[in-house]
Amino acid sequence: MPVEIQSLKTLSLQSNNLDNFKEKYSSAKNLFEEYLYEYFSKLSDIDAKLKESIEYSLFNGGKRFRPVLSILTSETIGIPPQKILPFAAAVEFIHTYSLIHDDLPCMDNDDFRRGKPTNHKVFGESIALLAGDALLTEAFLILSKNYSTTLPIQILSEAAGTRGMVDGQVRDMNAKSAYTDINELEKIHNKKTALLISASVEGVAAICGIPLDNRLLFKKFGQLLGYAFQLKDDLQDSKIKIEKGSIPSSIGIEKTQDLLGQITSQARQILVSLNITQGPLHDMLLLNMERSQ
Ligand code: GRG
Repeated sequence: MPVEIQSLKTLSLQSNNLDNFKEKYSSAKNLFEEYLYEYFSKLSDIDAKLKESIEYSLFNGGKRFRPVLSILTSETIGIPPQKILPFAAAVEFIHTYSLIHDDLPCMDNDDFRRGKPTNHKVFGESIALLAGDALLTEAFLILSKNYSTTLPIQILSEAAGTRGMVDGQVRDMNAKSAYTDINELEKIHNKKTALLISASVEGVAAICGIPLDNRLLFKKFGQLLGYAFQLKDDLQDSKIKIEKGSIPSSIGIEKTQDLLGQITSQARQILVSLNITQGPLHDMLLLNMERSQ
């Protein structure tokens, strides 16, 4: 039976359920926080300033969107979240490293993140750089220690490395100094943001032994959600200023809003094609549309 794409009107009617979902999000986040806290409490024999710098950025008020997404994916597939917590931690390590490095003077040179001074403002550039390096390396240590398959390593490396986030960052730097068309902007968003979000879903499917064809559908869902996440970020930012290199700067705010709706509908359709007709992954799409930060 052909799958009907749910209209945005219907989507917004479901927002009564959003409060329940926010509680679910919050308990998944707490589960992850506890795991991460315990992991770092066991980390000994490293320089105190390095540890402080890592913990400063890791426990600094992030939304934990990616690990929560991994936990909700495991729930959807039907495996206990404990099995995927090391993977979720690896994703958050990589996300945190990318934020520390992105803020450095040689990149965006930002003084504040999440309303607090950036890592290099507190600990100096060298320690901030090394804290990022340490987190990136720790991601692959935790994966190799916890999973017998190398698939999670492959999926995260592809998303974060040469073909993914690093290339996205370079393209984003180029976009700040030259005209960039909408196709290139989409590519930047995909590589810089969507691939890591997609890996948060695909990696869990791989750990759960989901066959390749369906695993690729989970990946596609994650990519669309990741793109929707970045579009929502751009729309939020555009309330203050339309940044060069953002989608609203290329197609305007109204068309960006339409695009967010279309991408969200496509993501829902992918879930339906996986026989997932309701539940937390649908709710994540809705939460993204409604979020204010
Ligand atoms: C340095 C290799 C390298 C890459 C940096 C992630 C990144 C690439 C740059 C950060 C700037 C940015 C706006 C990236 C897009 C991805 C994004 C929206 C990051 C913010 O993610 P949230 O909102 O952050 O999940 P929190 O603070 O909640 O953890």
